[in-house]
Amino acid sequence: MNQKRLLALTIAGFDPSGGAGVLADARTFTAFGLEVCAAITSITSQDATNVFGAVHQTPEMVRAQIEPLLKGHAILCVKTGMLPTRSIVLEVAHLFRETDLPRPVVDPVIMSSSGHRLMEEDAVSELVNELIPLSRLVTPNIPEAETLTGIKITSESEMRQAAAAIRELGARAVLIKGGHLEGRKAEGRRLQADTEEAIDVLENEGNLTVFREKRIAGAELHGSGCILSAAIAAGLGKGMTLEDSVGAAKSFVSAAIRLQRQRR
Ligand code: PXL
Repeated sequence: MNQKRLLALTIAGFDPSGGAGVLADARTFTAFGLEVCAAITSITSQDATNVFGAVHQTPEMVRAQIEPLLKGHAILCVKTGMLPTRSIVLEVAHLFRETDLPRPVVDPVIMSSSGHRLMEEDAVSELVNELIPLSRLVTPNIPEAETLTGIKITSESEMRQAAAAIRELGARAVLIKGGHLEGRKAEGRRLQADTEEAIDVLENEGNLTVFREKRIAGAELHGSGCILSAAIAAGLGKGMTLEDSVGAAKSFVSAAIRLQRQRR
């Protein structure tokens, strides 16, 4: 009767449109066969193209949401998304340090794709100094990787350089998502629109894997970053290797993008 539930936890923002944030994470965990729990860091107001506003939670409220989950449940995996303020980043890092929560997949959400800041400027250094060293994986896109490292990224080799730099910040692994490299050079070759590759670079404890896929033309899926990092966390929670988890997560996101295109 009183069996422990096996849960996946997301600590992220609420996007009422369901495209990104905790709703996207929850759908993803469910699709991977895991039960879901969530702590909300901020309630945003947005649609698929604009963020209109956000009310951030207090660090105490974020802790208060998570603490009861630690009693009586087994948390298999954790993903963090929008952590809007310095004090929330510090509180979340503290929770990872003082409990036996598994190391999280940290999606370093800084801006929405519409250009709205989702993390206050002074929180970024705390993310780097306090949370990234506790992570299992960090999943920046190109602009986020540039912010975290100060390296301008225009090529695959610069993606690798930035991945190594983020590892040096203390992350066990880094996945740099190359979707934003559009129109830039990959390894010295200028890519043609019809042969464009989407390149993701994974550095896992010193082992490099480059994922190459044909870019799905015209495909933009609001929340795809959230879905990818939640899917990776789910794979890890199910005991898969990080490399297999990333491969499965990428297939899952591609399927979600194709499904969205069919619905349009
Ligand atoms: O996709 C980044 C993201 C993450 N979390 C929340 C968001 C967004 C983008 O809008 O709203 C809550």
